[in-house]
Amino acid sequence: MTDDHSTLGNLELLPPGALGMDADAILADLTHYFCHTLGRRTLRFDAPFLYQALALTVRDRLMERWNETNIALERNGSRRAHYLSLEYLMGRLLRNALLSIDIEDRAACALERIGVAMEEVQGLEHDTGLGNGGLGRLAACFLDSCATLALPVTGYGIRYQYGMFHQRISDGYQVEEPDPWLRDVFPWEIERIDLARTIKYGGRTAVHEERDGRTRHEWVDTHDVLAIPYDVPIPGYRNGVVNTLRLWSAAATDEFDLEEFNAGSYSEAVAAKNEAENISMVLYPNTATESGHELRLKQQYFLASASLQDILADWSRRRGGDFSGFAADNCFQLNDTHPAIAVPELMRLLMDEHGLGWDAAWAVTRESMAYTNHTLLPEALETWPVAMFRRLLPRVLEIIFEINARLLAEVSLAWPGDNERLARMSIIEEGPEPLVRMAYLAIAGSFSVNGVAELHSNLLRHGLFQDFAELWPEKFNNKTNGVTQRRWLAACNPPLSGLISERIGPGWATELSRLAELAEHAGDASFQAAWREARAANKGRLAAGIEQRAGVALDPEMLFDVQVKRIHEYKRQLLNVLHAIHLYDQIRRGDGEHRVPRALIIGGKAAPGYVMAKNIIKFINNVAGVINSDPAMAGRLQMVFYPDYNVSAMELICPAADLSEQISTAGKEASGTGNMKFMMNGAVTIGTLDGANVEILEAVGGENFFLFGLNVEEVEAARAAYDPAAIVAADADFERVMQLLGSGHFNRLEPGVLDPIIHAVLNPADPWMTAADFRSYIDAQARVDEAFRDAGRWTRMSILNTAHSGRFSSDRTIEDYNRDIWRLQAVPLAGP
Ligand code: 26Q
Repeated sequence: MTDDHSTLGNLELLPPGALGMDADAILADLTHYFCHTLGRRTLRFDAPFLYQALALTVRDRLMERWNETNIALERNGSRRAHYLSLEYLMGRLLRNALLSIDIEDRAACALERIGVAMEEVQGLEHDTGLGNGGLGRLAACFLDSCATLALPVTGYGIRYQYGMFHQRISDGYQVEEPDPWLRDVFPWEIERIDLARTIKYGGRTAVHEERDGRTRHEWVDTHDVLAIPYDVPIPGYRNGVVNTLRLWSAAATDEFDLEEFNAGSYSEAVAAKNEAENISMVLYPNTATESGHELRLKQQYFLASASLQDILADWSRRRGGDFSGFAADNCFQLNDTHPAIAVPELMRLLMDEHGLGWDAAWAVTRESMAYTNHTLLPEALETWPVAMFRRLLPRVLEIIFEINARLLAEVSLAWPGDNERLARMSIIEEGPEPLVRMAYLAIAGSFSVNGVAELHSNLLRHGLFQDFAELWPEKFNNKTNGVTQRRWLAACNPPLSGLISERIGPGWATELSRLAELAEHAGDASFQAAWREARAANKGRLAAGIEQRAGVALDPEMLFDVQVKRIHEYKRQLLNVLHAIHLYDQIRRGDGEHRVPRALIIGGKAAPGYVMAKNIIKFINNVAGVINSDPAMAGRLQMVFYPDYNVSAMELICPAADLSEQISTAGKEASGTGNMKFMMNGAVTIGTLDGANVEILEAVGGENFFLFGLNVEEVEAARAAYDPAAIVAADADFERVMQLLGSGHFNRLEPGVLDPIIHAVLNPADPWMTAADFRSYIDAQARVDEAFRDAGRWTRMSILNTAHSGRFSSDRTIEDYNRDIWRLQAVPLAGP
């Protein structure tokens, strides 16, 4: 047992379980870090350091398990998966870590002894916001589930200096502010300078004839950048496993270019250093249309190349130069096309650095890569100018051309003479500015292509990727998204999770389908009362948070109607506001007696370059302003825009929502994951047949879901004859809403600012068909009122939503990935 890994040498220095897990030991370490490491004395002035001290105390305890996991992996040497993603929206890490090693109570006890509340300390942690929205948060949920299922999966990403921007609201408009999240020290990461890699850019390619007649390609005269990894521990839930998230940071290969420095070009030498560091400087916002930012392509290549080099080096160290078994033991999961450049990069490394021929390299690549698509919007499919590729990554472009030539040969063989199909399927989109289609590159280079909800995967097969699904039907599959119940129920909703565990035991934390046992209690009056009490506490907490952040005091008795997500036209925040105006108008006219008092909460960030999304934020704020200052609305209707929405905000919001707004145009939202978080916490959904809503409806039943709107087929059928003006004219409620809007009622001193909104609703070419679903939506909202007025009925619906949310655990999603794509064995730990 001990001799067979003597090469591990020093690892033995850290015996497992050496650190105490009781309050005394925690307090001793906390004090040590606070005073000796951080050099602080008094609690009163140095509170922020208390968070750091506790984080270091917890990290030490993770470190033991981290080492154990790595030793087990090293010993076992079995198949692993590598998750490649440009985004990880981790949020705060402390609470999750405490929960995972089950010391939250004891740590709280330690803090109590020095007169400090745990909640206060946790509140000092800044969100790690290395992602835009759903895709980045999904990656974070996946890492949690992989560690909890003890699967050997490593996350690879970029350590951006600036994460997702902060949003400030000024005069109702979004103002972006930078997020220098590393400024106040990130205590969780471990720098691994020993594992740094060199990444090449620019230069040219050269071909050599070897003595054995083979040609060898070289990429020379490059500008090199250093990639330095920082490892973040990813603890599994009470299972002793700690996996790794490896984030790459860019640095100059030399602090200075000595030649330039000696030649007297001090500034140029420093500038070169900056240019290198720029690569990991900032997370790109998801500006759908704006493409061609060279720095973004550099980032993508940086991640792909550094991660692949890391993995290949580890393989060579363990297995030598024989790569024939590599695909049997390694799998890469590409989180959208953002890291798809890994396909030609793996080819390059295997051929140019490790000496494989094309066929052998292609076999390895195609048997180890898997691609997940996250969008149905054709305009959001990523392309890059061929010219930019040639300038930045000339050798990689050569390989892409060769992959394409072979793809097109295969297509010709399958459909002789079908030239249109050839042009449609080419990885290179021809035109005045030829483009590389990253999705096609990813499909060609992978053995698996999946969508993120049943509907989405079917639409990929029969729409966006139809040609490829005809060529390679066996590649296409579905993996419905999920979210981790450890963060999204256990940690964020103590009142409800306490109640649930009291009733059915704590097993749901690792087996969410157990929640189904709640269904039999859905009609139980005393359980219902306790359920309402828990939810009321959450609503009070959210109301307090909103008053502090937005200065609006919500009445917790009201129906909390919530839509939080990125601002995008397809998500139709507009439809939500049209309903708000309808309610306002109804109440003003004295026709709102029958309405249930409602608080509308909307939050989300707009991409900085997305003008219409920013107009929508202004619109929301203006309407909210008018509603909240009208005395006639008091006790009946309130509306607020929640500023700077992020992961921590959702942890406060989702336990308090009564109604979850999932109202995208059918066929546009790939899955949605906020919908799942709300459902899990007992909110009822009002939604269209889009993304995972379809599966939520199926799970919870039509009586417990407010369905409205056109379905995918109806949307497409209605498009040709779409006449929003006629729809408005035929609907008295809609007419009054548009009348109010047109009269300038919501922009009294700002003439014209809402014109883009009015035009969008009335545009016959409106891609999102907002007017088409107005009536159906308004009617569904009236049914919501009716249900909410009957507290017993509503509470039953709420309980049943939680009870039937089991399928939407990311544990289930990861089990699906593992069964069909990764095929990994759980890490065999030596034992507790
Ligand atoms: C692309 C090019 C350049 C710069 C940025 C981007 C970029 C970045 C992020 C494009 C898209 C994204 C993010 C997409 C995203 O979050 N998609 C969501 O993914 C979720 C997880 O699968 C789904 O639930 C949502 O339906 C989907 O919208």
